Amino acid sequence: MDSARLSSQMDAYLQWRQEIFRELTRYRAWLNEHHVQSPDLENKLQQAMQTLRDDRITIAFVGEFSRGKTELINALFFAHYGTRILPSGAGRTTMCPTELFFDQRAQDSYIRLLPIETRMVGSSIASFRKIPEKWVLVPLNAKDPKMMKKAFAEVANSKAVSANEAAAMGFQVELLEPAPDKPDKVLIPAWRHAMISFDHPLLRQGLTIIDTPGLNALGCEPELTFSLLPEAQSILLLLSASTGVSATDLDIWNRHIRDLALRESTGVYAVLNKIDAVWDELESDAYNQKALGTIRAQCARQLSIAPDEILTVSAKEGLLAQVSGNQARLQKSQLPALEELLSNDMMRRKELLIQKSVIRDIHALLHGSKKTLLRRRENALEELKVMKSDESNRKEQLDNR
Ligand SMILES: Nc1nc2c(ncn2[C@@H]2O[C@H](COP(=O)(O)OP(=O)(O)OP(=O)(O)O)[C@@H](O)[C@H]2O)c(=O)[nH]1
Ligand SMILES: [Mg+2]
Repeated sequence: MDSARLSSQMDAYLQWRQEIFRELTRYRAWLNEHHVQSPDLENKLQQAMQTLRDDRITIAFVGEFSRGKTELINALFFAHYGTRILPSGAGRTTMCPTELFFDQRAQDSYIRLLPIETRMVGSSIASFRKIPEKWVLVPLNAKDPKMMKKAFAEVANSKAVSANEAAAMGFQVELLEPAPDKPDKVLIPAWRHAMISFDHPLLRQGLTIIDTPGLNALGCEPELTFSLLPEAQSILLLLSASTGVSATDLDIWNRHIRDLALRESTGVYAVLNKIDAVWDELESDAYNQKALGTIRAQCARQLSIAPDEILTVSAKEGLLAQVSGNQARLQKSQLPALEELLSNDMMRRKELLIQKSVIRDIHALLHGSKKTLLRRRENALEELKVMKSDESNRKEQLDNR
């Protein structure tokens, strides 16, 4: 896999962030040395430093099922394992929102799974994050791709429950599949949320990847819509060149994504995947390009965006090309172009965000410190003037004696 570009961009960003952190530490020492520190100033400085320390880069993949979200994650980030590491297949595959990241405090890699029954309690995923015992722990060996694949398959598990139970957990029963061999039951995801921590260069640098299930997940888990997605720097809406924009694609776009695209800090990309489905080996490149252009223009019209705002890719070809080391096939998949655009834009937005949330505050603090120092200087000059005039008065008195 060649995510070297994203990696070096993230590296540059991390260094920039570390530099700001170092300068803040020096500023704090200077404030103490010159006795200009105040509880309010210290508080604000701590907040800024905490923001820098906790800062993560999040990229989320959303869209209807089988559009290739998980395949694209495999192609962009995990092709170096030489296999399809996250489960991706025909039909509904990813069953619950899945966060992939690197937990610095944990000694080993892990998968933590929140049972679907927790939906009955009515508490949010955020509140369950604080209760580790509610999560089922699956150990993960990041050095063994075969074991990793097996452990990840657990995330995609489903279970058979009665229609009433499914409804009580907030599922729209008419959208669920019947359980095989159990006609009175329906299949629901076994897990509500998955958190996966393992050592990977990009995850270690602070990247979080969010994979979402296509099956009406955005409606079912309000937290995804209101918290996880708005916090992401990049959101990729996956479409398929073989289906175009369907009614459900349009619904996801209009209800959950379009407003986020208006925010300066969030990059929203519509990605037309499966472009290999449009390639006709018996036709010329120009013919194939034209056919793809027509589909792209049609999708853009339906989403009310410009055609060049839709990125085109074949995640599957991109993954296979990297696993087999075929450069020509990789270029044809258009995966490298997507990666370049993503990494540039993601880092630019991230810097913008930090500038707004930290640098602006720091400017205000520095301005405050400068004013304090100027006031002190004025007072000192005033005192000096008084002392000088006292001295000349004393001299005059002495001379007059
Ligand atoms: N031909 C072709 N097939 C693809 C491409 N990308 C993904 N697929 C296939 O499409 C199917 C669905 O892919 P997934 O990655 O599981 O789709 P998903 O959007 O994650 O679906 P859910 O997890 O169910 O929401 C799999 O069989 C993939 O191999 C592509 O670029 N071209
Ligand atoms: Mg998936």
